[in-house]
Amino acid sequence: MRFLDVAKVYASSGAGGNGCIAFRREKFIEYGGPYGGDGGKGGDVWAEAVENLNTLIDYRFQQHVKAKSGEGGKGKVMTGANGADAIMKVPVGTQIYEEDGESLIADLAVNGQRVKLLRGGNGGFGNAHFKSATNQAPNFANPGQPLEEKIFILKLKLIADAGLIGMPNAGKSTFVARVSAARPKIADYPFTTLEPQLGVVKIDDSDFVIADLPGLIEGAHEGVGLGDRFLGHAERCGAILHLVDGTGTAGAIARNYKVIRGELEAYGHGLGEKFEIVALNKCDAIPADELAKKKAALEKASGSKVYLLSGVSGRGVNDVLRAMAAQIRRRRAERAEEKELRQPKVARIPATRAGRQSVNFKAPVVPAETLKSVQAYENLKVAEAKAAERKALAKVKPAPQARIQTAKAAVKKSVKGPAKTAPKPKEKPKPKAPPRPKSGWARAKPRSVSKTRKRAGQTKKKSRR
Ligand SMILES: Nc1nc2c(ncn2[C@@H]2O[C@H](COP(=O)(O)OP(=O)(O)OP(=O)(O)O)[C@@H](O)[C@H]2O)c(=O)[nH]1
Ligand SMILES: [Mg+2]
Repeated sequence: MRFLDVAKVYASSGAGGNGCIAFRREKFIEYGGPYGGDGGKGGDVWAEAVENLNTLIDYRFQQHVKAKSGEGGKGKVMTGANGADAIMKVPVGTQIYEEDGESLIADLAVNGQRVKLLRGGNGGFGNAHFKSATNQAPNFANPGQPLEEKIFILKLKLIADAGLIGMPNAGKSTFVARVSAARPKIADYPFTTLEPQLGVVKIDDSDFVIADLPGLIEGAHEGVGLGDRFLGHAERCGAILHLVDGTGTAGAIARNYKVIRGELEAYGHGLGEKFEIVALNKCDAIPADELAKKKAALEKASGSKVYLLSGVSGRGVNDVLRAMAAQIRRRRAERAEEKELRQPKVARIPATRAGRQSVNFKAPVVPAETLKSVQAYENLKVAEAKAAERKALAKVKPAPQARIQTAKAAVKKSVKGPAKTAPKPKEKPKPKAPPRPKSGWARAKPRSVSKTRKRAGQTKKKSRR
């Protein structure tokens, strides 16, 4: 079966069914009244990641996905049937984009993950819905809501733990065939591998998935050779194994390494920063006296440890696999930790009613000592801020302008003696508020008297009696 990692799909949800206009007509039933049912809801469009698919090839042949429309309402207040949903089954690792191919809508990276892409229209209300005391025979109903339609671009990015990168003929497929049960095509012409292939590797007690990718050449980011589109399959990898063909000259080895690095950087999406293991391949075909020189050249170019490898003889294969497994284990642990941190911590719900009533089980679980330390830290911060404020106030010096003015005033004072200023009239002391009663109710405010009473000269409300 052909491997296809990009597909374009035209999807439409179902329209809602129309509401029905009907009246009850029955022997011996006068004024039967409105009797029309509501329309059914249109189907939604979903995408679901399933494990038993490896390619998007199905969407090469079936490019239209349509959910069913809801049925119209019927007489006897019968609601129409809802339309069936349309579920697009896609391989795990599929990303769903808008029509532009750039805006990501959903990333289905876990088996069974589902996402609603389009919503079906709601059904319209039938005339029975509108009956009321003031309109006992409504002769109208709602139409169903229209359907939604959209074009989606599906891109499959394989879920592999490690990816193989290198020039064509570097021996990538030979390596994958050696370390896993996968049987990729191997030949001594460039671009033997046209589609990525996965293999499961078992080393010591760990196992991981490795992806054999097509070869990269200079200018791949501009479309030379097979281009660099398939590098998307390495985006999710935890490690990259960069194989360099060791049968060339030392200069060619260093140059080839740099070309591939340049292509990874040009592709972007974080590939340039991924953990890389560099291996000098085809060691069995390198004369012993040249091996050290070539290894040194590659080490200089890459600035990292270089493994000596031979996919044919098996030399250094286990060392490389162990290095990959260690990195993959580290990454898995990091991810698990991240996932745990992201999960909201909610206490377990007690099984009994008494238990549930006794605790606030929705409160986040935070260890008491953390709480204490948080409080202590906040107190310390507040105290520090206050101390800084006090210090700043103590240090405040008069502004230069103010200083000049005070100096001038001092000079004036020394020449003319104390300045003559009119003595300020003494402010009258404000009448003190009567002391509040020590106990009992506070005194009530005097009631306001209405304008009419004021005009009539009444200041108090007359008692009714
Ligand atoms: N001597 C020797 N030859 C090797 C080794 N690994 C691969 N080869 C040979 O190199 C050639 C290319 O090998 P492939 O595994 O197809 O290379 P590739 O990197 O997958 O090439 P593409 O799929 O074209 O990118 C084949 O003729 C292999 O027999 C090795 O370790 N030693
Ligand atoms: Mg190959």
